Amino acid sequence: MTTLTEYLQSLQAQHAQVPSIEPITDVIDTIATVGKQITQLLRKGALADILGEAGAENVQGEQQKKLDVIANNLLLEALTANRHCSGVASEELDHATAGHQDGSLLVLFDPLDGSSNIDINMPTGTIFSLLPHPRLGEKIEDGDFLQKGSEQLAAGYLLYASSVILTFTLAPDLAQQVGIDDGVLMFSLDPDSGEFLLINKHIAIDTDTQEYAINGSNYRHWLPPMQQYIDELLAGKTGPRGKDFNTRWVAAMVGDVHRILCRGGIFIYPKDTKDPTKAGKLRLMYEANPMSLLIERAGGASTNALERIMDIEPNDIHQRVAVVLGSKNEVAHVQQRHQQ
Ligand code: AFP
Repeated sequence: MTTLTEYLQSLQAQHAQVPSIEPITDVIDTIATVGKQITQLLRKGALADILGEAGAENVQGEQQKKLDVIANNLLLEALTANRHCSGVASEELDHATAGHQDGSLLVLFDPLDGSSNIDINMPTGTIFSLLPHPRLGEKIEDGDFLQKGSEQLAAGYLLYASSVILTFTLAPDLAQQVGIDDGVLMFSLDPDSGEFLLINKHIAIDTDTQEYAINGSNYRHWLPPMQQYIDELLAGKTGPRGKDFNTRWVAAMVGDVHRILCRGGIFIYPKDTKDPTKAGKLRLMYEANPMSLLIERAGGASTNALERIMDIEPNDIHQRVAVVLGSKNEVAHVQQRHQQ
């Protein structure tokens, strides 16, 4: 089986003429290495003093878990030491952090997605997004990161579950440029060799599904079109949809997105009226955008219920967005319901 190292090196060797390939593959290799370190810590869990609260809040005003801070620091240290990384932005940091001034890539990440799962031994993940540095040679500023999701060069996640999975994809035009027809690539960490091994390179999401992921406890806070859409799913076979649906909710976006890449489905975190000033709970730049690139490259769709997420012009690194992603015909159902 092909190792991640072999796959990345073959991309570099075969496509040296595409300038961004070497930086992208090198940064993904760095992220994979940190992923192995985070895996070791999660495997220790309660056996080491690394669970529970860190005793501080992050920029989101959320209580940080010790592992949020540890994972963030491991990624920050490794990426700012990578000569291709000119700067990083993280869910856990108020502002961007500079890396190598002559680096060509900006890296954004949620270091440990699913923090509420850490202490109960449930799935968590790391989500990452790679953008081009728009002012090559200049010291990065927060504003450099405010690029649409469609500008991403690559994106992916690490899923820390019964297996540790690394999934990533290149932007469509870049993939075309290097002439690889591989879409979304999935690797599984072999605990014996410590290598990530390629398990899938042609992931295609079913256009239809009978499985939806949403936190139903927020029903009363949703806008009417979302309530009506979910009511139709709940009505099942005898309702307007004419089929029964099933629910899954991992409480870690990485887990729900991985399931959708594996067997289709729809994941929804809608705008709700709990806090009308918030467009949604999830963050555009380092959760919704990278997951949207993966989902679209696998033949799915990703919107905020009305428009394509990767078309949204960002105005803040930490801005939030409503998310409806997965099997494209189901995402279209939600869009039609909201457009009506
Ligand atoms: P945490 O990282 O704070 O646990 O949030 C995870 C997340 O951003 C996303 O990964 C989940 O899908 C979603 O929030 C879970 O939200 P609820 O806890 O409201 O269900």
